Amino acid sequence: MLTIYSDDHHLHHGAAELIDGTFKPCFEMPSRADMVLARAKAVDLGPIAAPREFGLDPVRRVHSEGFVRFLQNAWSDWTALGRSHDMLPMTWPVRRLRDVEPDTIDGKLGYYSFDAGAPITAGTWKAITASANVALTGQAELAKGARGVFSLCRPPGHHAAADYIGGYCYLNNAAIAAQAMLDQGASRVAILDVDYHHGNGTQDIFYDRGDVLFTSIHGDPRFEYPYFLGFADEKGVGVGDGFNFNYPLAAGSDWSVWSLALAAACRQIAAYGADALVVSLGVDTFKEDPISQFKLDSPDYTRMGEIIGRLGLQTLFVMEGGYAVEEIGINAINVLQGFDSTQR
Ligand code: Q9C
Ligand code: ZN
Repeated sequence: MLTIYSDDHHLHHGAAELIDGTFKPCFEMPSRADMVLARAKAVDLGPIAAPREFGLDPVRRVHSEGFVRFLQNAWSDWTALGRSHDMLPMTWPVRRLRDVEPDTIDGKLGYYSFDAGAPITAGTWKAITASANVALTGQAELAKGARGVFSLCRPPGHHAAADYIGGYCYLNNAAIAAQAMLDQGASRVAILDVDYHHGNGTQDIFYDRGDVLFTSIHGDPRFEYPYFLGFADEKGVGVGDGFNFNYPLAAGSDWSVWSLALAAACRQIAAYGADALVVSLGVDTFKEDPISQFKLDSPDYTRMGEIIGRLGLQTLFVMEGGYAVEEIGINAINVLQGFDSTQR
């Protein structure tokens, strides 16, 4: 399988995230992508290519104009105040507060985010646009006829919605790629989100649409981040009604439980009649993940890839979470090798 990868992800390296009421070194760190790349090379997964530049038009197909402007200008607005440390928000427009974009960067930072888990640094803009280009280059290769492509995105994207960052995510790489497929002629695209956390941003972007089926298997939001989306009764609205499926699972879920949800999700994807599939590939479902509570083991990821491969769809894998850095490469690449083993 072809892998798309850019070294520009190194430009994004947050110092700390606010977690459990305290600042801890960011779990989302550059070595994550380095480990995945090293494993792809070690097992000779296939060629590795740099992304092409697609500009901001495909990004604006998914994200709002004001949000993209905010991200593009954020660091210079911040340093203009004499600050050189990472940006983190601390005030959010929750229930009954006004929906008005503030003039100042501190206000904008809260307006365009939903948590304090996604620091903006000097290199964040360059890294997130490179990450989107990695997804779009993978999509372009798929359009040329590849059966499967791996977009080794970092930073991840599935918690980012049209107009907010959060959960280590800034631009929604999977959503941008899915929209590009539609813009280039696909009628129906399915997104399967296997990251441990609910893909709230992706769900939100496509919630009122019938041309994208979104399905996600994740820690039940009654106990797990992002807490405020990802329940089983979220089915879509308007023409999108019936095109959203959530599988919230209990803490401690292992392959025997998780694979039942995957089988159900795959039945829905098959019934949908998608032209292509985007997989939001998080491997934070791993039993040793430091921030997660599922119990998948490394061989389970091979099985996951085989089951996805048996759908017989052109598939773009977009890297999302996974914080057990030692094993992230093994687990992510196992999925892709399992997928490739179903190719005839
Ligand atoms: N105590 C991704 O996997 N913090 N983002 C959770 C739980 C945020 C994860 C804290 C986790 C975000 C892409
Ligand atoms: Zn995650």
